[in-house]
Amino acid sequence: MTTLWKDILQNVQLIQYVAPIAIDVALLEGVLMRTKDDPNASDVVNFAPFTLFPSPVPASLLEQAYSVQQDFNLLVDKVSQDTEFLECTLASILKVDDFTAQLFKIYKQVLDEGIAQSLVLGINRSDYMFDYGADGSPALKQVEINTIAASFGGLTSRTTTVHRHVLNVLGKSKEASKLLSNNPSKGIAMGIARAWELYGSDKAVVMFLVEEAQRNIFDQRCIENELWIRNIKVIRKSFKDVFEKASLDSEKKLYIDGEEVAVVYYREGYMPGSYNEQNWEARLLLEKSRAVKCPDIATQLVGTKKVQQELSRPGILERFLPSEPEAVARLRATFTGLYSLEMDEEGDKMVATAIADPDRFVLKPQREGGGNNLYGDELKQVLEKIKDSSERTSYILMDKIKVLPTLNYLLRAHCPLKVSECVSELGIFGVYIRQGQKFVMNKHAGHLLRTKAMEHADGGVAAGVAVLDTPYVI
Ligand code: GSH
Repeated sequence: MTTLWKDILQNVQLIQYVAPIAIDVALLEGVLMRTKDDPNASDVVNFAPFTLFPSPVPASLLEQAYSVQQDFNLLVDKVSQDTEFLECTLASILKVDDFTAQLFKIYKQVLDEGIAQSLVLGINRSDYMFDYGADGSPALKQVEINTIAASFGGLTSRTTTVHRHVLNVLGKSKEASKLLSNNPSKGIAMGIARAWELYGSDKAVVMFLVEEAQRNIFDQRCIENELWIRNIKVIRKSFKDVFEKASLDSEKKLYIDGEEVAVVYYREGYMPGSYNEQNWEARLLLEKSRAVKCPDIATQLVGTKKVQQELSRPGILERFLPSEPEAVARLRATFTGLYSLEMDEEGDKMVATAIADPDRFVLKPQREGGGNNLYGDELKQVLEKIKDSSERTSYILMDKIKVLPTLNYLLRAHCPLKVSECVSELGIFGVYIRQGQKFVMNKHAGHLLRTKAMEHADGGVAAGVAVLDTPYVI
């Protein structure tokens, strides 16, 4: 266990004094979410959950995470252009997972008709945990890469200000001054703005594709407002709006409410629950259009766990980056053990190993949004049930990352103040643009640290499990 704020953590009086101050600053700074009961109204809102103290992040690992992000951008983009690879890799999943199959069907249909979009805009977030091996030194290990709706880039920049204030109030101004400034929403907006510019129509708008229930609107507004500052008009629409009101002209330009759409930025559409028949039709219409989709459907498929697992096989990174051995080495260093559960000898062996030693692994289905992974007894029970059926191929196995817990207070509306044993996950945002075959932007755009109590195996902030945090670089 690392204990960074040892002198304060057990001082109940001081904690009770500083926690309400932290919450007020969070409200002042706009670390906000709408409520579960009223997700579409801003007249009663609450603070988004956050840690009372920043959490330790080893300097070398933060640096490593930043230095590999441009490689990940390039890799995701290359994989998204390799139809044969995607087809082969996802083949068994498509037979057993309706959601991935439906995405793939749209992907193929658009490919067959000819892709109208000539610009690619990628906004992703690569997430890591710190693995403490036998020698006690930490290593950066990738949990996953989110290629659609990578969120909290807005609220995270404001969380830094809250933590700075907390440390100042506690007389730790030297520590406060060490907190890095960080504004992913600015970098994300710059990517969208550049794609809008390259699309080349002054009157066209940027469309945020959002959920019917919009709890995380303030995080999205951070990006939206950066675009308005640049005089780029932003509209917010749901799949239902698109189904009812959008159309394509003869050049496949996308129109909604009489306005041409240059960029579609998805903050929705990554979970089966987002779709009914009409919404799938809306998605197809968007994908067929000339508008820059962020992400396009191929890039969304690159974010599946199956692709993540396949990329870790020997020789696969070299296939995509043949003349970049250093990038390959940087990428591979972040991979932990990833295993396929295909219906073959290798798959059989892994199923048996995981059933015998479930605590060594995480069982992951092809899902985004958090809260879907299986651990321990549950992992064992599920594998025992599906071990002889092709259903097992819709999952991958991953080595469980051996984390070092820290102590912190997780501040959440209507929850009692108590110290928790916690684990953190570091994400780095990546933004890139490709025009034809030329990369015109390839950047990292800041970080996101999220922390959750050890007892929760899985889940992010949107899923109600993790809370926002700030790295304290050690
Ligand atoms: N629709 C919401 C939004 O646009 O903010 C949530 C999107 C969402 O859950 N995104 C996932 C994520 O980044 C990736 S698919 N989650 C981070 C977290 O919840 O901690």
